Amino acid sequence: MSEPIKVVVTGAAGQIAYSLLYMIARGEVFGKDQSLILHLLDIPPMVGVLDGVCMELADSALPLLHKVFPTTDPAVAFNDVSAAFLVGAMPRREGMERKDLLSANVKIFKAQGAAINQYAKKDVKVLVVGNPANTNALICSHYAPTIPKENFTAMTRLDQNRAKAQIAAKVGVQITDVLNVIIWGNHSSTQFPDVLNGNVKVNGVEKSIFDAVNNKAYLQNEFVETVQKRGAAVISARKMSSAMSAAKAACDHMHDWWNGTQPGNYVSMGVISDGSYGAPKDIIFSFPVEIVNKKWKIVQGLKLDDFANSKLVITGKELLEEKQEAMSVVQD
Ligand code: NAX
Repeated sequence: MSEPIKVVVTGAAGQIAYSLLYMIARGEVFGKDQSLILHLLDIPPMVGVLDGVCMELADSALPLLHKVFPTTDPAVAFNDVSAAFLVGAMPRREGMERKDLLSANVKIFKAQGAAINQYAKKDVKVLVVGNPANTNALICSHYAPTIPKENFTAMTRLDQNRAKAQIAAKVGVQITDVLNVIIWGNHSSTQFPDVLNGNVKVNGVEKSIFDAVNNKAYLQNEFVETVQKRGAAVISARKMSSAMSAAKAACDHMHDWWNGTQPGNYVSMGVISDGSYGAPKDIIFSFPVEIVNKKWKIVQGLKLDDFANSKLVITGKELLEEKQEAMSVVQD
């Protein structure tokens, strides 16, 4: 068993963390031989709940779990961590405008960025789940200037998993038979789930998703909308937002970042944009990436048609607007 690494989960008393902590502590992200010290950050009113979560982690008798530190102090939470799952954020309350939510949350991510800058390992890998995830990740990175911008990412893996599940059901194959579905842009209703470069294995034979589905109207309309609105559909059915699937996606994202992707197999991550595919530069934009030695690279040379390009423009524009709003809040 290797030396324990320190991993922080924020929003540790919340519903996503309740599933996520168990998955991490089981070894599903960093490996079955990697022991862990978990730092759990939440806010003072949640201290009692956090204690309950710690009791349950202890009672799960998890062999990889060396120690657990619950805290409300970012200086303690981010100290010496190698990986950070930033899940904690203010939820949208009734009557709250999107703008109010953005304003409350970017302030949290400004403070956490500064704490990461001061206390975390310089090669820390940061995954932002809390919404608005892309812009929160951008702000966090902005306030952590001593850590490479490439180390701040936002989660669009849940959207990718949702898209793959829709295609698998439509074609009638297993989830593992669907390859290279891409989420472009923002983790919001402007995201573009794209199957133009994706393949599906039918009876062992690989073909393009377009050919396997053979229904362009479905792929450009119903499919895109179903993925974009899946979060709302879960809320309407469960009366609570996605939690188990969000936790699984966070594990998938960090697992692939830590362990790498299979050759020719790419995954979607919100990463700092270099302007690839005409996306605006210097925003956190979801691209298809391949990962080797814990470093992601945007997959180049994929085909995009006019329909796809028009969708990328819309989601890029939204992210630029969010960036502008967020910057005006944090610089106040
Ligand atoms: P919960 O409200 O259950 O939990 C959030 C937790 O964060 C609470 O315990 C709260 O006290 C804590 N928190 C608030 N401010 C904090 C701070 N400054 N420091 C540390 N902890 C803080 O929400 P949950 O369902 O767990 O969702 C968490 C976030 O994930 C939300 O912002 C949600 O919108 C977002 N999601 C993002 C997804 C994605 O794909 N990127 C999908 C799922 C989810 O909707």
